[in-house]
Amino acid sequence: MDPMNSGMRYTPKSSDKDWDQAVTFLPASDGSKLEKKKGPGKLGTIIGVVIAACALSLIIGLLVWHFHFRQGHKIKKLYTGSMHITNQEYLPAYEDNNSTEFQALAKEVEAQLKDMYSKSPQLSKYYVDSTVNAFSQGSVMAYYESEFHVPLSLESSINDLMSKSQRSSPGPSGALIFDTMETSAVDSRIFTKSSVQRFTARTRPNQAVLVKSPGFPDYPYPPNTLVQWQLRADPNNVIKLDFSTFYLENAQDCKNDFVKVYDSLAALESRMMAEKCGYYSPNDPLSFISSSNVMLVTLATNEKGEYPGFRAQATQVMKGSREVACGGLLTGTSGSFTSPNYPKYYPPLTNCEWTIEVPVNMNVKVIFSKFMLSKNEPNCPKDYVQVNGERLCGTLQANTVRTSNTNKMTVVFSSDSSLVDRGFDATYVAFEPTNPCPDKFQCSSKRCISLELRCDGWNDCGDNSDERNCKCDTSMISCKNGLCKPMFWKCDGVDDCGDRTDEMDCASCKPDEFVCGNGKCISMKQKCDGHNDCSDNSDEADCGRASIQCTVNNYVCKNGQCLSKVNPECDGVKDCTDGSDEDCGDCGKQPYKTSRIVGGQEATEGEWPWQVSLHIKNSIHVCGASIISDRWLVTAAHCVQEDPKFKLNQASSWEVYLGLHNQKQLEKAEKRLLKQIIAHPNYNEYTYDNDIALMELDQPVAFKESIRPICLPSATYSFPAGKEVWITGWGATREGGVGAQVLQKAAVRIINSTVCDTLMNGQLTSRMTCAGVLAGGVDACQGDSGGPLSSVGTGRMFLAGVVSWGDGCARRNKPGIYTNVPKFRAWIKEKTGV
Ligand code: 4AZ
Repeated sequence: MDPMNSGMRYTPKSSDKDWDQAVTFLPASDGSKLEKKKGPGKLGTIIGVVIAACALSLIIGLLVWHFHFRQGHKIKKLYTGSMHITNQEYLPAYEDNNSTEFQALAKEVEAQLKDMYSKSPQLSKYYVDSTVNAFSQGSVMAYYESEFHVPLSLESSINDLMSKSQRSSPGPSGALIFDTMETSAVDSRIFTKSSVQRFTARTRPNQAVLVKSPGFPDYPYPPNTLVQWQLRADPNNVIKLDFSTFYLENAQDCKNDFVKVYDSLAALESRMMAEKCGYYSPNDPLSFISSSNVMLVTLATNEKGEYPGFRAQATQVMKGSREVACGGLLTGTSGSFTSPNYPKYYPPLTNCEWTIEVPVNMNVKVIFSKFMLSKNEPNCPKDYVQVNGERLCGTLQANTVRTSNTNKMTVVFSSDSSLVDRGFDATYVAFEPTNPCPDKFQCSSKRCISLELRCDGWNDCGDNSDERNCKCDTSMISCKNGLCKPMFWKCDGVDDCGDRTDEMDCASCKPDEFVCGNGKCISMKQKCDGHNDCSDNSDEADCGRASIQCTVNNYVCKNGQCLSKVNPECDGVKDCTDGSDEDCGDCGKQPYKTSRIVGGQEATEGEWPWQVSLHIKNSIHVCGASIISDRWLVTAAHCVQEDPKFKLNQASSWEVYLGLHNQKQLEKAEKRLLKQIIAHPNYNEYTYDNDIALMELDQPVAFKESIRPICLPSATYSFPAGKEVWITGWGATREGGVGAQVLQKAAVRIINSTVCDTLMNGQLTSRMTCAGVLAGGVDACQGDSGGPLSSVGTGRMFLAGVVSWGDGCARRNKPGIYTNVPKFRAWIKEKTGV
C-alpha cells in the first residue's frame, strides 16, 4: 500500500511515548514550593536538572522525529524498463500474456530482476516486486515494471541508480542473460489513476487496427483513467499510427489529459515520441511512425472535463519501404527531398544521408521551405540535419538556405530515440558560382527573391537585406535608416521604419495644408482635385459632388443615390441625402480603446465586443465568430462543415459565448444556443472558397459594453493593401500549439492579392483576402477560424474578413487567408435581413 495514500504519514514508535510522558511530567514540578526558599537548595537543584533533562530530551526527540520518521517517509515509485534477453528464442506464444510460455518466462525474468536488485545494497531495501508486461522479438525483448517504496529523501538518488543501464551479473548456468537494459521512472500522472485498462493489438499486412479512446465517438472519455494500447507488427515492419480525430482537454504542458506515444512497449521516457493534448484539426494531422515493430499508446485523464477523445488507425509498413526510406544520390540541376514520412512526424532512431551532385562548375544550394525538428539545444545533440558540417535543429525560418563551394553537398538527417517532429521539406538547385540568383535578387541569407520585391517596403528576405540601400521613389517614405516604406504607412501609429521616421511630424501640417486621414500633409489645392493624393482617398471625400452615376464600385444609398466617396458608411458624415450611410447603430464601436493568435498579446476585457466563442455543446472552444446583429453571427463555413462525429452542421451541436474574455470564466459570458446555421451554398471544402456561414441565435442578445455588433462593410467597401487590421481569437499561440485561455489580439496588414496569390501558389480566389506580416511571427492560427478580421474605419470597426485558412501559422511569406466579407454583403442581407 502507498503509505502516502493510507494517510499514515508517520509511524508511532515507543520512543515517542516516552517523550510524551516526559512532557506531561513538567506540571508536576510544584512552583509554590520553590518560592518558599531563597536559594535553589537540594530539591531546587534536582527539579532544575529534571527540567533541563526534559528540555534536552524534547529537542533530541524532535530531531529524531524529523530526521528519522519525516525524512524516512516512503513513497511508491514505479520504474519501467526494457531489455534484451540474449539467450532466449522468441516464441509467438509470448505475445499472449495468458499463455503458459509467457507466464513461465515472465516468472523467470521477475525472479531474476528480484535477484538483481537484491545485489544492490541501496535498492534491495526498498524493492517491492516486478511484473513483466510484454515480450517482443529481438532476441526476446522484455518489458517490465518494478515497484519500490522509497524514502522521500532518497528519491532522486534511487532514480539515478535505476536509470543507469544495468546488466545482470553472470548468474547460475541456465540463467537468462539481460542486455541493454533501459529504465526510467514512470510518469506519476500515469500510475495514480483509479482505473486502468490495457489493450493489445497486432497489425497484419493490409490490415489496420483501430485505436480509439473509450466511448469515442458517442461519449466523452472517462475521467481519472489510464488506458494503454500495446501495438505490435510483423517482424521487419514498423508501425504507422494515424489519428483521424484528436480532441482532448487542452492545458499548458498537457498537465490534465494527455496521450503519449512510445517507440517501445514500455512507457520509457527515453522512448517517448510525443506527448499531445488539445485539438488537432484534420488539416494538421497527427501521424507517427515507430522505429521497430512495437509501439505503446497511453491515454491518461484527470478527474475533470468532458472531451470526445481520439480515433487512430495503426498499420504496418515494411522497413525500408518508400514511406520510411530516405537518403540517396540526387543529381541533375534541381530536385527535392524530405525527411521520412514528411509532413507527418519522422520516426525516431533514423539516419539518412543524401549526396547531391550537380554538373561540374556549378555549386549546390539547398532551400529548406519547412524545417521542424524537435528541441532546439545548442550544438543540436539530439535530432539534427547536418549540411557542410553545420548542424541545424529546432524550428528554422521558412526558406533557410545553405550553399556549397563545390558541385557536391552532403545532407545528413539524424533522429534520436525520443521526441519526434514533422521534419523538413527541401529543394536543391545548381547555380553558377558567379551568378547565384539569375534574374533575381540575392538576400544576405543567399535566398533569391523576385526583383519586384526589392525595396517594396516588405521584408521579403526575412533579414531585411532586400530593403537596404534602396532609393525610395515618391510613393515611399525615406526612413532615416535607409529603408523605404509605403507612404500609406506614414503617421499610422506603427513604427514601420524601425527608427520611427515614419511617425515623425505627423500632426503638424502647415496652415495651408490638408491633413489626410492617414496623417499625411498635402497642399490644400490638391483637395477635391479628382486625384487620390492622400493615398487613402480622404482628400476626395466631402467634396460636394456626392451624387454620381452608379458603377459597380460605388456605394449605393438606400434611396438609390450613388456616392463617389470611398467607404462612406458609418464614418460620421452624412453623405447620402437620406442619411442611410450613417444608419449604423452602435456597430463597431470599441468601448475600451486601448490600442492565439501567434505573435499577439492579451486583449483588454471588452475590447472586442463582437468576438464570439463557438463551443461544441458541453465541450471546448473550437472556432470564433462575429456578432452582426442581436440575433445573427458570421463565422467560417469550414467550422460548421458536415461531419459524422460532432455533427457540426447542426445547430443543436453548438453553444456560443458572447462577451467572453477568458475561456476559464464562461459563467461571466452570455451563453446562447442556435436556432439555425446557414453555410454558404458554394463553400468548397477542398479550396475553402466561399468559407462563410451564418448562425442565428435561439434568443436575441441585449447589447451592452461587452456585447456589440461589428459593422458590415458594403459590397464596395475597400480595404487597401497595407491597411492595418486586427485579428482576435482564442486559437493556438504557435503552430501546432495549444489554444489561448484569454482572448488574444494582433495587428496585421492587408496584403496585395496578386502578391498573396503567388505566395500561396495560386490558391487565392476573389472571395479571399490576405492579411499578415510577411516577415512571419504574427498570424491567426488553429482555433481562430471563423473569427473576425476587424478593420478600423473612421472611429468604428468593420468586418473585413473571417479567419479561414493558411499554410501553417505565422510562417514567413505565408499570410493568413480570410473570407472577403464585402463579397458576401448581398448574401448576408438576403439571408438575415441585416
Ligand atoms: C486553422 O486551422 C487555421 N494562419 C486558421 C488560420 C490559419 C491557419 C490555420 C492562418 O483553423
